[in-house]
Amino acid sequence: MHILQDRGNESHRARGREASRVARWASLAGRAAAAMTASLLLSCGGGGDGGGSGTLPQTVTLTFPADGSDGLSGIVTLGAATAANAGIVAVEFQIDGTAIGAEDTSAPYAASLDTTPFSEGQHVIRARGRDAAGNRSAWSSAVVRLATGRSEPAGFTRNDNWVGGLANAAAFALAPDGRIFVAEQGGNLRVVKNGALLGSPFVSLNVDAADERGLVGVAVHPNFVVNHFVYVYYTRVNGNARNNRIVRYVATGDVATDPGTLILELPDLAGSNHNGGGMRFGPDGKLYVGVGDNGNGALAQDRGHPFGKILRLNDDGGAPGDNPFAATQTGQGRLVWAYGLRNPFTFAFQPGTGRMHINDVGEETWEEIDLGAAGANYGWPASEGFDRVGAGVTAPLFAYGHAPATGRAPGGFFSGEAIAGGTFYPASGTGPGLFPAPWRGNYFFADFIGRFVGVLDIGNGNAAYTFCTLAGLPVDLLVGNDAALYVLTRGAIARISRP
Ligand SMILES: [Ca+2]
Repeated sequence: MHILQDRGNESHRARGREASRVARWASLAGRAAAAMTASLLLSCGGGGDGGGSGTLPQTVTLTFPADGSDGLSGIVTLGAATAANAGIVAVEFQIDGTAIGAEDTSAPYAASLDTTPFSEGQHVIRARGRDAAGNRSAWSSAVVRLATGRSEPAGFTRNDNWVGGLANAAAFALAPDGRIFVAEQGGNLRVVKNGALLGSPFVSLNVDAADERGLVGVAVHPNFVVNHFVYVYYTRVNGNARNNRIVRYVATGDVATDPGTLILELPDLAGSNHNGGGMRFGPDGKLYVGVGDNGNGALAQDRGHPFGKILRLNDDGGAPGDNPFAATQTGQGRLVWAYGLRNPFTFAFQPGTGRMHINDVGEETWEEIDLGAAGANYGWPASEGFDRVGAGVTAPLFAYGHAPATGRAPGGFFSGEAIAGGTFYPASGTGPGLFPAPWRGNYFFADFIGRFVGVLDIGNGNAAYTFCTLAGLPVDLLVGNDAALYVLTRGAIARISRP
């Protein structure tokens, strides 16, 4: 599905279909699909093994709730059974990777879960056993939907309008000094300073903002404190032609006074959709750029063409010699870092590890999160989500379905139509604002149509949990210097914080 103005220059039939989806979603009042079959994606072992040295077979079975249970609320009594002669002497229960009380050391094994602190939406309950030597069994899991009526977890505060007054915002970036640069699609790069939107834009660009075109990307150089470099990605008006380009400006206080330095001039556009625009600096100091297929899926498989790719650039726009196709391609093909993507509108790097997650916006069926890797082919257009993953194609880490009627494993109760926004929450830190487990060290993602933020628990088999729902249409995510989660929507910045 498409983001921003959506559907680009595709057919009116498609536009109508999207409108009906939005209406249908609204009618669901934020509830995930009731009839959706939840997944078995979590029947894997999890992290956190301790005690004995061995991992036992799955000799413990979670007997309540059943996988796919929908609408649990209040106090829920969990149960587990052990296989005969398995030597299990205790069972522990978890929700979203966090222990539910102490382990139960006497059969029948049970635990009491108070669901009321949890957000309405998908959560994962699981159980495993321990033998007398401290060896753990594999986990037995259930993906469930809690009907708690909460739009964020207990102990969190969500301010949907922390900063308002934005016009068609599309992307944002955090400077080390705490300022936030916000790209408005119409061409103004705005500055949020000390929680206030400054009146004067950092720079005002002449852009074509039709459909998904416009000022749709912004990044701050990792050495911004010294060089004050700010990068923007926008659709240039060039007579009758249109193309996306990256230009670098130098911050003088809260504005740019230089004419800008051209970093990259991408080829002319045909359609007005799938423009990409995500930009982030990697831990290697290189600028990574998500470029959409511009509605021409075949280009995503053409390693000599920059569309449908993640590009990797030196900070001056040059091609790093260690790019995967630097020696085998020419021109902008030397910038290609990963391919087979439809519209990688957002992506993120994990602080410390450099792990990269790419959000690829889907067509009709799946929204996917891919693990970034040099030279990887993510399959578009032949493959979408986990469908038709052929030889040489890297399958997603996680994917969730579109309309509830098509939602199916592995996305469970998640349903959306345009993944837009991703950020890793720091694994460690200090201060009262730090999120507790299971949020810490994990990947947050948002859906533009679903208006939710979910979290991918990368230490526990990429299990996905609902974090919160939003009033606005999310397009980007970041974690602030105050450890709060910031969500850019089309008209505002939402702040979700502790307490
Ligand atoms: Ca894919």
